[in-house]
Amino acid sequence: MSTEVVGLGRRRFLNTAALTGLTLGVAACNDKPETAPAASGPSAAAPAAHASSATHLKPGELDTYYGIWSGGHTGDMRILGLPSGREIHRIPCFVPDALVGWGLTNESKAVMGTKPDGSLRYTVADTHHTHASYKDGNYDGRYAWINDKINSRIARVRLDYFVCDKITELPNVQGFHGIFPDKADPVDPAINYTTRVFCGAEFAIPLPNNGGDINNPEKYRSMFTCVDAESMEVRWQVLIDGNCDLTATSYDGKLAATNQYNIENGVHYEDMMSSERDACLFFNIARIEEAVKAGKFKTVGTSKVPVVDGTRESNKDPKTALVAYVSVPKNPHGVNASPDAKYFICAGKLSPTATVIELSKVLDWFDGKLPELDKAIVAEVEIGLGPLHTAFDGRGNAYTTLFLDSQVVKWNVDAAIKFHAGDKTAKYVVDRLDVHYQPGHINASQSETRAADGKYLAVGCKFSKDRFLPVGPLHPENEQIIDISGDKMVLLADHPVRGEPHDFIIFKRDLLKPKQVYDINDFPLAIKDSKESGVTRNGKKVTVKITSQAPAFSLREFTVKKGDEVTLILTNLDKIEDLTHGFAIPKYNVNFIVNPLETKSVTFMADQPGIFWCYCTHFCHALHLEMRTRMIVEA
Ligand code: K7E
Ligand code: CUA
Ligand code: CA
Repeated sequence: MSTEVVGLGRRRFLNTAALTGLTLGVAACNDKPETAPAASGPSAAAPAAHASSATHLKPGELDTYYGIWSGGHTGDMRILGLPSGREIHRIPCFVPDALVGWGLTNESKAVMGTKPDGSLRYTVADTHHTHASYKDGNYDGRYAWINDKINSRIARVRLDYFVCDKITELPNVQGFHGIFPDKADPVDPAINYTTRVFCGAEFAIPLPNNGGDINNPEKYRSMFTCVDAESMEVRWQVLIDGNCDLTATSYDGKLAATNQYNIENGVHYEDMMSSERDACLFFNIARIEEAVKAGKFKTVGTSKVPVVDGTRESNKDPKTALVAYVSVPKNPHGVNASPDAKYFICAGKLSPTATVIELSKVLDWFDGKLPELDKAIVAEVEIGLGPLHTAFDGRGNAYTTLFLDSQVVKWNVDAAIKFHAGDKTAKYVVDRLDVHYQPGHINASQSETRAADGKYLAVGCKFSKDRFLPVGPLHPENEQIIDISGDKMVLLADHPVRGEPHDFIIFKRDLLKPKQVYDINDFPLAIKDSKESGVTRNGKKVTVKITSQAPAFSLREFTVKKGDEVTLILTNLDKIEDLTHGFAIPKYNVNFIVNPLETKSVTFMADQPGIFWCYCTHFCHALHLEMRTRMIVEA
């Protein structure tokens, strides 16, 4: 093998020293790696003219790809255009949003979840992973899902209107992290589209988590959860030893996997790194669902969700096992499915390796045809320091982020398999490119589909250091765009982004058919005719119905009394694209927008007497500033 692997060999220190390595890597991330990677020279050269112009669209020119990004602790989903990298939209999901009134309107509160007093159950979130629904191995433009790690919630976004329509909180788990929709049904070939979403939980907890077993870490367990893609109800859970990290699904629907870095079941940080190998768990979906159907489950605490037993002890016999524990090097992170549907690739994180697992062999093990499960590992090769996530170009190459090396390594999967099988002349590392700095997630255009097209690669760099104008102590992150259409990777652009997005997907723009005007019939409270506007009273409960049509609201004024509980319903009767109105009430902490033919409502106590100019906050017309109505609250 080439010198770079020899170099890596010398730095094969990643056991207990790995922690120091991580810290050092971050603190001194302008340092070059000890051994200069062979291929980074040519790659780091100035981008080819044709390539660099790709990210600079002419005014009025549209992008060719959509990107769906997680927002991170902003709790929302970002929509980008690629290759420009322009952010077009943010879809609020888990956290209130002042522009649209998410978390303020009754409709959004119903999606987000409230306490008995009507206030929001949660106002913080930490989104990491976002993936979209599939059909025939490609995105079908129906839904995208995103996780909230803090409160273990999964949100669904409708990709016709780009709005969050459902949020489900997972029972019995903490630290819900990895998420992936299935791509087909494991049994019924006619169902070649997403019907389930799998969710991995990163933190093990005592079960039930109600104050018992706090000091019995050996009793702490994690679960792998299946959510129904349509109803968003939790279908089942699998109790496992250890924990879950990232999640992947096979193209035939038969297998889902999660990487596990805490095989040790440690509750203290150091304990989680004591074993040389951890695991990638493969879930046999058909068998799990048969077990649930046959009543072979229990429930935990107050949850009614069926929980099947996926622990090691109970899954030793391949013929009946629900879960297979394939061993992978120390503290793996990402697991990604190759677009040829053959392999899952686990990134080593604390090991400088990538592990290639052949799915047909895992299925052989479940069929009793592969005596030794770890024989499903067809390659385990060194690629660089701190491998986290892997993308694909559809031409047999994988691109893995190296957190510690601040690089992307392009490597050939078939060559890696040959090398692992003993052909030491097989050169699997194709190229290396420096990125800036400490990359986490990576994805290529169409990467996680059968239609991987190998055009663009985006990399989410966790540290931006010196790449942008300084703005005080908080640095943005750096999202870099790379051309991967040739042999060498070419860095095209840097984009700053507010912290911190993690995962994302990139796909051809014609896979989505967004609607830009709502159907008024989608809203039960819609006021279809401005003549229905007015105030109705039922004791202390008052309903105000109002419509908007540029440049006026249907009511010039309306009157309520101090102490009333007011529900204000607003329908935007403008039916042309891009004609959004806002509705703000001073001193009442109300502001939300209504898009064409959309209806929203807010409920508040009229506790301050006076007059309040409710005005349109969204520029809609030459008379936008005049667009208002007077709320009179009688003392
Ligand atoms: Cu690597 Cu939460 Cu996907 Cu971030 S995880 S990078
Ligand atoms: Cu309506 Cu501004
Ligand atoms: Ca471990």
